[in-house]
Amino acid sequence: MMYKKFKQPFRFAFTLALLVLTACESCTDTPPPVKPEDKPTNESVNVPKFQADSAYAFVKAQVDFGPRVPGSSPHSACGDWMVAKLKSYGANVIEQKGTTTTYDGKSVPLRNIIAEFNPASKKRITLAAHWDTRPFGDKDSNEGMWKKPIDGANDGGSGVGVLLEMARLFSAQAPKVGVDIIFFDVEDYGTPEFATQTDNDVYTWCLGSQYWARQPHKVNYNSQCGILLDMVGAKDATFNKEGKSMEVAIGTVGRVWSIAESLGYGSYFQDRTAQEIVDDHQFMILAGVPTIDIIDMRQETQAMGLSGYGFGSFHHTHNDNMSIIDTKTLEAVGTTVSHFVYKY
Ligand code: AHN
Ligand code: ZN
Repeated sequence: MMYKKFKQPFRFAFTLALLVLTACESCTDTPPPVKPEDKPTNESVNVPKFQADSAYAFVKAQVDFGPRVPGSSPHSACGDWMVAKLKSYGANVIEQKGTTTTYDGKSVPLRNIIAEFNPASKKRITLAAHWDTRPFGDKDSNEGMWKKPIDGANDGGSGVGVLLEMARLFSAQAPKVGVDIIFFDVEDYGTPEFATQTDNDVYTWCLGSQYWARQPHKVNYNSQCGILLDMVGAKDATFNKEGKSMEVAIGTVGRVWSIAESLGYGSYFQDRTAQEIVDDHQFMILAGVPTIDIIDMRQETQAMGLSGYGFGSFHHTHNDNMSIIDTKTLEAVGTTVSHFVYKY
């Protein structure tokens, strides 16, 4: 069975990462030099304006469908709408459909949506976000709300909103490189806080990207660079240099953060390294795409342990709704990533 074949390396990678993290506490790590391919080759290209109002409208449109819980009708209707949008922007859309098993043994449908721009180009960037929303608000202060699905305006909605607006830009002005936008499904069905947790719980997250990593949408899929957007729409978001991103793609991190700084978004993209986290980028990396994770992690909520960074207080609660979404944050991320792509 394919799954077994991959489970071991996945576990190995995480164990290894953990060892490296522990071992590095006492060593001075000099970052490796920036590789030539991380240097921009289209520095002088004109970058079309990322319209944050449009991205906001795309976030709201998703939320208006209702929670996008895998297997539900809002989920399927929202997926159809996303596919239609991408096609209207001239993308070649590939849908990966399957089923997957959640932490509690339930079988749910899975639908990864891939949009190719300039499919013939060998030089490619992969932009990704998850589009499903969590079936639980298991971190809510109100226990009665734990088993109710959340809006996921930020967690799910924001990454898709930013990338749909970028797809709109690609239709107006084609980037020089090839771009694949991947919307992963069933990222957020991981073992809830109210359930019994086990050692293998990392594999209950990111089921769509695990599926894709075992079986990419194209044989010998090759992309030189990946950027994952996760929770990129909340007011006062801070993006840190996530540990795994720094390990596999320090050049991309450096380039993205320096673009952000030069555009005046340095208060969002902060110059500090945070701990490695489990997210779709881990599985994109295992599939061979060196990917960074742009994810809102805050120093004040140290939910992830001493000296670590935690997610915002709205995370996995019913407060993750449109009221926390800020157009300025969407603009900071969308403008930065647009510059990265057009100048790559
Ligand atoms: C964990 O909570 C283990 N990882 C974060 C992945 C995630 C969930 N991103 C959004 N929701
Ligand atoms: Zn989540």
